[in-house]
Amino acid sequence: MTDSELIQLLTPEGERLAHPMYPLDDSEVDLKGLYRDMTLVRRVDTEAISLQRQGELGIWASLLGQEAAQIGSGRALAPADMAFPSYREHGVAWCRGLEPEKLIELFRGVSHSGWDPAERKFHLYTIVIGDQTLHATGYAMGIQRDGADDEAVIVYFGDGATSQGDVSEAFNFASVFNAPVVFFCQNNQWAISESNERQTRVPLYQRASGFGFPGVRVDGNDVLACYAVTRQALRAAREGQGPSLIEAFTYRMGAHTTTDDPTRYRIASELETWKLKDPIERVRVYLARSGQADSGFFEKISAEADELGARIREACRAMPDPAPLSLFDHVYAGSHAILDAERERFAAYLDSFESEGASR
Ligand SMILES: Cc1ncc(C[n+]2csc(CCOP(=O)(O)OP(=O)(O)O)c2C)c(N)n1
Ligand SMILES: [Mg+2]
Repeated sequence: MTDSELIQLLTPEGERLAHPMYPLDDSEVDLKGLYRDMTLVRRVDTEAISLQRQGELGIWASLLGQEAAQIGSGRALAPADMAFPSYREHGVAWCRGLEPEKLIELFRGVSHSGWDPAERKFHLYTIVIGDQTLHATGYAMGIQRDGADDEAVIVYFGDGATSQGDVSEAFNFASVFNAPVVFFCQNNQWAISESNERQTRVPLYQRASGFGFPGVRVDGNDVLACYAVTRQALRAAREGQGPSLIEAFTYRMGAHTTTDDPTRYRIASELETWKLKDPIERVRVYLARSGQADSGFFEKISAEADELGARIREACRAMPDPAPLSLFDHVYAGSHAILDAERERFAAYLDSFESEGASR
């Protein structure tokens, strides 16, 4: 990769750059707001990791290091656009106005994704790698057939997902039907313990040309570049120019999930290199140096983050456990013979504890 291939508007040192194809004036963007978003979602993330460590959550997929990719692209969405996440898009969820408590509910295992995707314009988390690219493409083709030219779709997936057939199928369908969908690949360089080299022989953004649509690589730790590039891609999709691929080049700073131990497969120096490219720190440096924010602003955001952390913790601990049998209520819309039999069996099992006061 040459530097000219990487779209960047804010360097790791906090230096502001211009890009001929992605003009973005500071007045067009609420940079203090982006700083606030990134700081708060990072706090949600660290709080959730602590909650998992204390046995309050079953698992958590950390977004650490990917805040700029998610907030930059998430804030580029227009209200009518539809987003399809994978499972670590907590920053995009934030931009869609989803309370972090909803994500906590899911990872605590007390709800089956407790939000309405249509209302939030944010689809359910998808664990099956790459599946959501097909859902998004189908949705985009639906928009197209409805004649809605003020809506676009964005779909998030990882570098590892590009090894799935579903993603290639989605690329091809989107291209052939000129579907209004932006493929947003957060290349965090790891698919659990498999490195990038095990996923691809070409830079991922170059895959797009083989399917017949444009692909770009953006500095995924640069919130301004992610914002500018995504805004333009969504606009092109709405205008009927079809799909595009954005490869946000970033790094998964934490473990794959709280059940993973990355020290078993990657070297510490790699992490140290990426720490210097932190997505939040460069915005802080630029805001302070350009006089757009003073220490009072940063202190206020920090205090707000503490309050949010406390709020989530309290909400998490207060979440009621669902009745065990309610699990069966959400599998099918109607009754189903096999499921009914399983329900009966489980009810009988629970009843065997009745003397000890177990609830159904
Ligand atoms: C179809 C499928 N195969 C395997 C898995 C197990 N799995 C969960 S996460 C993951 C790695 C995904 O890596 P990537 O797409 O880079 O996303 P990241 O976790 O880095 O955000 C795998 C293989 C799965 N969830 N679905
Ligand atoms: Mg990955």
